[in-house]
Amino acid sequence: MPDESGAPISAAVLYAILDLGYVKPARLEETTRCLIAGGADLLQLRAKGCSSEEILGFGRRIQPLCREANIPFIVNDHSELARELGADGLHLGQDDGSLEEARRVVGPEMILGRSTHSLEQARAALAEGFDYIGFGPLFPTPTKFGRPGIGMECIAAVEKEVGSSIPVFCIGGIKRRNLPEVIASGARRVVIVSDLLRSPDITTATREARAICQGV
Ligand code: 3NM
Repeated sequence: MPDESGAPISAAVLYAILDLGYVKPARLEETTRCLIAGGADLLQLRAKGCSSEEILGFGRRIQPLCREANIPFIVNDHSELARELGADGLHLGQDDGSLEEARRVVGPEMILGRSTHSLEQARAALAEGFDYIGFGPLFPTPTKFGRPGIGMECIAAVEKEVGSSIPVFCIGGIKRRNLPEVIASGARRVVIVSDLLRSPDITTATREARAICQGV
């Protein structure tokens, strides 16, 4: 599995996202440090509505911190920017083009992830050759407003069919308080955004989430 950072994504349990909808640009480094200190295994930069220059600027500030911590730095949506930054990974939504198109831009080494919203889409992403998938939103969430929650019924099936080949990260409306239930439904890895970023103590929130993921 491609992974230039040296940290295998197959070992990851908690994927955090630096979502500029929650993080003020001035606090990017501080927030990154807190997520890393709390034990996030992967970090994605998600900056919807920002210009290419802004995203490049944000990425150049976050990436060295991820490097230092040896955790993969993933860029959302933008293959050209991921390449320009020399990111470890690129995350694509359902409407962001094919894996083949992305590979043409970023080359053979970069980790490629896909958002999936059904068992069918999860199977398709595996067949296409993605290195990991997001699966959700499990619950409606303001972070991805307007999408219905798909619930927890399919988690076990996705884990069985897809998770045995590539990492499956459940996502969407996951919080420390419902995380035990999500894990009991079969999830082995999760993405948590607002529950960490809106916490007054991001390091502790991240540490708590990770401990729950690991059954501590
Ligand atoms: N993608 P929170 S759900 C960015 O289902 C994103 O593909 C989703 O944020 C998907 O933890 C989502 O705040 C939002 O609910 C996750």
